[in-house]
Amino acid sequence: MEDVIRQAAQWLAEARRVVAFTGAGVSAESGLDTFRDPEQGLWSEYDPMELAHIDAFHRDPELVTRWYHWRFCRCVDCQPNPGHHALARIERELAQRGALFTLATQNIDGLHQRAGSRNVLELHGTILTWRGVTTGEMRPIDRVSFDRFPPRTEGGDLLRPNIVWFGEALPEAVLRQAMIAAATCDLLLAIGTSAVVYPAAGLIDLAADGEARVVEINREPTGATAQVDLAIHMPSGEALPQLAEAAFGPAAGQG
Ligand code: BJW
Repeated sequence: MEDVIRQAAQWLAEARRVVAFTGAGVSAESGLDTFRDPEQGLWSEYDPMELAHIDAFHRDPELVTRWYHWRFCRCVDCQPNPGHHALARIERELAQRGALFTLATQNIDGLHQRAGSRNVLELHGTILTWRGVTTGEMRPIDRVSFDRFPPRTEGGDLLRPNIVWFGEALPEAVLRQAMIAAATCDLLLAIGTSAVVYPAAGLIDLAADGEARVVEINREPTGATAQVDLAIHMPSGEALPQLAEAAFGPAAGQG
């Protein structure tokens, strides 16, 4: 096991308030594309501003909702990976020790919850709920009919995914909770994110400016690497199970 994992595990075992801040890289080993990978990222074929901006939806709601329906189908087809499961285990282990754990995710895929994570703050919303553009009515996706694009309610209101596009504000209460958790934690794990999209990436700054230790887990260095206390440059599906095991011992059934 690498020394950086041993060090991070010691900090994790000692911590009383932990924040995990996750991005698309955590779901990469489940088979979902990240955003900024030039080879196979979601945006290698489309300009993100064409698809993930509120103006794009206004301009071409059919294209945008077709793309999100396609992405929803990919989420359903994939499973949480060992990184998701390790984060759920870390939450359970910390709870048993009376420590607090908050998972602030930028992901909209619901995989953390499917792996068993409970205290999840969805900074950029969820693709599993859609909402009426005019009425604000929320609908689980299994109550959205995709026999036409853009989908509509029975009353004719356009339906859109309940996510946060560029140019839109993050859900205020969710962002506030995440900011408080980051500003008051003693350990923040920044996992699988390029840390370029704000205000979410500001959680790393908040933790680093406070008393917290900050650990980055990423396949490669990012813009945040220079400001973290420790960088573990490995796939999160490998690093997180090792981290959990080094901090808390073998998982039940593996001992
Ligand atoms: C692995 C791995 C493996 C791969 N293991 N690692 C301050 C400064 C500059 C600009 C701004 C600012 N504040 C606001 C802005 C503007 C803008 C912004 O940030 N722009 C920058 C890009 C320049 N922000 C906004 O517009 C935000 N809204 C806002 O500020 O509102 C203000 C407002 C107030 C009041 C009224 C109106 C407005 C909204 C941002 C919303 C972002 N939405 C998206 C799309 C969501 C829906 C969808 O999924 O389609 O969220 S954009 C996209 O980027 C998505 C992601 O959540 C987000 C972050 O990406 P992430 O997760 O980091 O993924 P990648 O691909 O970038 O990185 C993956 C990483 O994983 C890489 O590092 C890999 O190496 C790594 N990796 N495999 C470990 N196996």
